[in-house]
Amino acid sequence: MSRSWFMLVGCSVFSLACGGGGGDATDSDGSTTGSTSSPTQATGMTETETGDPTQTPSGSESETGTTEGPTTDPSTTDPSTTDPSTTDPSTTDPSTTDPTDPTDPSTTDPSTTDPSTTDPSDSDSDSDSDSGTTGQVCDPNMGGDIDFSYIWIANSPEGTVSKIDTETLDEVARYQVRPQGGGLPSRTSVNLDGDVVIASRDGGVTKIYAREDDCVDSNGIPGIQTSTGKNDVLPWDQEECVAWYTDYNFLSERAIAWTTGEYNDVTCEFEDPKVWVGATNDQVNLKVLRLNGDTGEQEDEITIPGTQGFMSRSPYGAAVDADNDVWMVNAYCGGTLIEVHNDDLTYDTIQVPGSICPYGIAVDAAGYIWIGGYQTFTGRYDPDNQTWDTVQAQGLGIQEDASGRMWLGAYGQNGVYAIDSETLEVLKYVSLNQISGQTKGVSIDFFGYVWVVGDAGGTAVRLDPETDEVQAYTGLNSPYSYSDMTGWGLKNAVIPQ
Ligand SMILES: [Ca+2]
Repeated sequence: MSRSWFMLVGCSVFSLACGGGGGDATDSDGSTTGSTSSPTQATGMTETETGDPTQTPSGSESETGTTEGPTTDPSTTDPSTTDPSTTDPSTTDPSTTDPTDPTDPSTTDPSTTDPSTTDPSDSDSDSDSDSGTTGQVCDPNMGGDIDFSYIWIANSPEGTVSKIDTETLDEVARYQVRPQGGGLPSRTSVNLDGDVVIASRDGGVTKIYAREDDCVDSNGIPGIQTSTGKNDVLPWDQEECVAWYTDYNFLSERAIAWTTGEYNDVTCEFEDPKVWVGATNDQVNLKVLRLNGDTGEQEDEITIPGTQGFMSRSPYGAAVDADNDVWMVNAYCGGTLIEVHNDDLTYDTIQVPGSICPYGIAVDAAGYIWIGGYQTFTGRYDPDNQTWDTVQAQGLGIQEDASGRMWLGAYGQNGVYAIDSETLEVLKYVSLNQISGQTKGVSIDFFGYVWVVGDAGGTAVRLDPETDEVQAYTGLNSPYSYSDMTGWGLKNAVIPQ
């Protein structure tokens, strides 16, 4: 499909996106073109979070692990729940490494930097307003009008997050995420207004406004003072686009995901979005928190006692489904998938098959839960039938595009897989040699480009899913995000086309 189609998607859902956006999605500056190649390749890796690299190289793309469509699902395997060790028939599962493999939590380490600054720039239109024509029935696709497309990527050791314009590839702002600095920020989640929340692995949740119009003049200096780029990180007490910071001190705080909030039929907008957070302080109990998205105040907390694969960390990722229920997954082979219901805070725990070693998580437009698995297989869970399917592709961050392709950042390699989210066929593998470290985070932007973030160096790349053309932004500092970094994942799961 053509990019103009992507633009249409962007426009129909985020109506302002195409109106004034200027510039078309087609890239401008030349850059290297990634080539499609076989996934059977080296597995060198620098791994920080996953324990063990001893993985078997993944198979060739032809052999998709499994089969079948959405609901029925013969050839697959194991019943969701119990039994981790189910190997899944259709794919013999090589050596998954050991599920227990706690090594290394410590990703690099803190140290904040925080240059200082100057002031504003960046402006734009308004989130609210529009479409509230009286007495009219809301367009179900409305909600979350965005007139921009940003990707938010944490510079973990620096204690900052970068805001990159996905159309121009410019880093338009960089923010310190905790008042005390540091914190090892990692996962980011973006809501339907474009605002981001960041979880720091050492604790703390930070919300940053996407639009300068929302920022609050509060530092005593007239006008809005906010970062204007990577070399302009304002001191904590000067930056006015940080909406709120909620302090926590966790042993591990990783999973984070926005809900859409409730849809208001009168205003045709989503209101009162919440923030789900998964964390732990004792390596045994998982704390699931729910924060008010407007204020950062914690409104709910539940404790889920020791779940398999939990290790010393919190779940590695979170994503909401169409009911705004949150799904979190514990890393490592045979980990646990957890669903917490938005309406009553009850939860279910689901055993992940032993052949899947979970890392990233995403909910697709059909409601399936996808687990990026770092050992040979990636998994898809059907919540209705409680069944699993696997596909032979090992990876980390994962997200679906508007064409029903799951994009998976390859583990131990520099590349990305495209997988048909319905048939599970591996459609292609694109090498991304521009990335140092390994390809970790994957998010789709609102133009339909696939963004892939490495976990070392400073590079994020933007891939044209049709032509495989690649452009790189190289100004990051040890990026470490592999969640829904653009907000596309939330939109796709909750209000798919
Ligand atoms: Ca001010």
